[in-house]
Amino acid sequence: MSLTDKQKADYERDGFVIYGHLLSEETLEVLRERMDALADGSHPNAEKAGVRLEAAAQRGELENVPRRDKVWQLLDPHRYDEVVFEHASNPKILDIVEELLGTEDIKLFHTQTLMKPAFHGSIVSWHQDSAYWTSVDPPTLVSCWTALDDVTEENGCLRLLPGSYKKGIWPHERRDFLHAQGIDESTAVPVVLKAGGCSFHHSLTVHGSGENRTPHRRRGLATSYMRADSKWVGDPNQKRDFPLLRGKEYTGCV
Ligand SMILES: O=C(O)CCC(=O)C(=O)O
Repeated sequence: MSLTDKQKADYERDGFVIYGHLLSEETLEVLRERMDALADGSHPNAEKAGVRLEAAAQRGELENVPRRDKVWQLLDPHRYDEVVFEHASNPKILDIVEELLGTEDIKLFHTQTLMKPAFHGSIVSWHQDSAYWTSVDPPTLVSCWTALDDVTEENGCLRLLPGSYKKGIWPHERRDFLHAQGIDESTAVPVVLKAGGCSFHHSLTVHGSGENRTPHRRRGLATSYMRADSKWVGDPNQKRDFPLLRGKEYTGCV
């Protein structure tokens, strides 16, 4: 068993569990290097990898900032770097995901790194992952969020709303991104972690993160998993091949 009864009860009640230490300093250092190389353009696959810049950089406001620190988000880095894929396949993570998904048949849905650069890192708006991931049914995916730097309230830690996953999909307003409506931010739990620590959240848990105005970077790598017997209910042309990480495939499923 990889989670204690208390941790399982926390997840059942809150829709997340703050797990703590997961990665060695050595693994962490390689992951950090790979993320930075994808962001600064020195990685062999940097041109292929999906990158979203900070909104201020898109407006031309971060002229004197190096390319690496203009990056807000790396999309699906596991597709471009084998160390990230190896991390997403880490048996310690999969053991926990297996317990939380309730099946050993696990596929990798998505990965992302929020770079949250020092001084000008911007927010991630309050949202539910499944409000974006409408093509996967049931909306019961699990994400492991791993801190690549020490994460504090000041440098924009993840913030999770306990119990919010029990109410289905909340209304969201679409502006730059989706913004969950009608939530009570005062109940948010800050996920303060040392580098190498992690938390797990349900894809219906409302969450977001604040700005980083500090001199300390706050990189976070999220790896998101679904049951291999999930159905793809979106545009068939948009369906990718999702890697099976454990267990078996199901015909007619993702
Ligand atoms: O890293 C962050 O600030 C937010 C990440 C996030 O939204 C997620 O992992 O689902």
